[in-house]
Amino acid sequence: MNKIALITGITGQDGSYLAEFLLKKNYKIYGIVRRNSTVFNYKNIDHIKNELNLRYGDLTESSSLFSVISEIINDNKELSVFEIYNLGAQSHVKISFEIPEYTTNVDATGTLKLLDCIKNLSENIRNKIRFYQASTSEMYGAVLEVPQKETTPFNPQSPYACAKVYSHFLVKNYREGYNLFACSGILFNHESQRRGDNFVTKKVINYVKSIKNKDSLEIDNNIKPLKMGNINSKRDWGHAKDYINGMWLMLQQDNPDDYVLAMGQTTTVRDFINISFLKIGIKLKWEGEGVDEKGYDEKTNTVLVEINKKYFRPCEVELLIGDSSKARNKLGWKPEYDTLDKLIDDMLDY
Ligand code: F7E
Repeated sequence: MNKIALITGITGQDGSYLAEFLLKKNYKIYGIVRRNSTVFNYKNIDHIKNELNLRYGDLTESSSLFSVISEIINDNKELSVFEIYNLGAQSHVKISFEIPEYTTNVDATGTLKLLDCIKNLSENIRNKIRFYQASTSEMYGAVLEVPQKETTPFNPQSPYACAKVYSHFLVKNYREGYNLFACSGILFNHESQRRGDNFVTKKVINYVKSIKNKDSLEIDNNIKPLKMGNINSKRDWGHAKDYINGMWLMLQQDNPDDYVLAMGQTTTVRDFINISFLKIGIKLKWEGEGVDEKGYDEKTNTVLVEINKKYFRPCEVELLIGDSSKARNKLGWKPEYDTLDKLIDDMLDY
């Protein structure tokens, strides 16, 4: 069996774990990478780079998508399975308020370009393609139901989420209109050591690791507090590795469908911070309100966390908690990192 996978966003957290996962299953893997003027952003895939077929391309450029897909079809005449995972995105919610047009070009129109390219292939090839779209819990936004499941209406609160809602419905539209095998995975927040440094979990973990090695906070005057935004929002956090398995399972079914992947537990950002500090023996006490609130090391009274409104968003998603019963029952999906504690331990790299 000649199994091929194409991954957009292969250098990111999810793309790199997915590539590792599919290599173990003997897929031949192609990945689309964007050119960067200063660095090769291949940190996450450095260890497997030689086993991958990387091609320059961009979700904003139809011709590059068409040329990679054509090359794959021409060079793999015997292909029996061709899975396309659309994981590429401008994925930072706060930044999407600053670059909304670019976010839309990548996260919404980019999906259209990819789907349309598939739609225009010969029927024989098209029937071998299975398409995965990275949908997101951000689409639920100001939630209209608790917990959120596949049938919960969307109420997006950012340019990022609006673009993802567009892509989500487009996948459904192409599935129904053109009979494509196309699925959307509505993934709740998923984290790991490979998470980008400006997402909340990684930002907290990086800080905690940086002070872990200090002998005494009392005598160190150089400690700069961690600056945070809204610490009262709640998220349903899981481990990225578990979510990769779920994506793949969606494409192995007899029929295409959409599935929620979530842990079903929600935690405030504040508690994520509290737990992470406790892991290195620091108990925080919180004093003050709003932007004046501070987190102190209970023992030494050192200020370790401050609020900075620079990290607030024009609209916030206050509460996310997912119901993934459909994925658990139909796909047999079962996360291995089944508690927040295990996720934090892994991110701290113990
Ligand atoms: O924020 C609050 C922030 O940026 C989580 C993306 O992968 O998951 C991610 O989106 C919460 C928000 O993730 C800071 O306001 C407080 O309420 O880690 P985040 P996100 O916005 O939930 C979904 C599923 C995706 O699809 C997205 O692509 O934490 N928060 N203080 C902060 N957030 C950040 N980044 N930095 C702070 O200082």
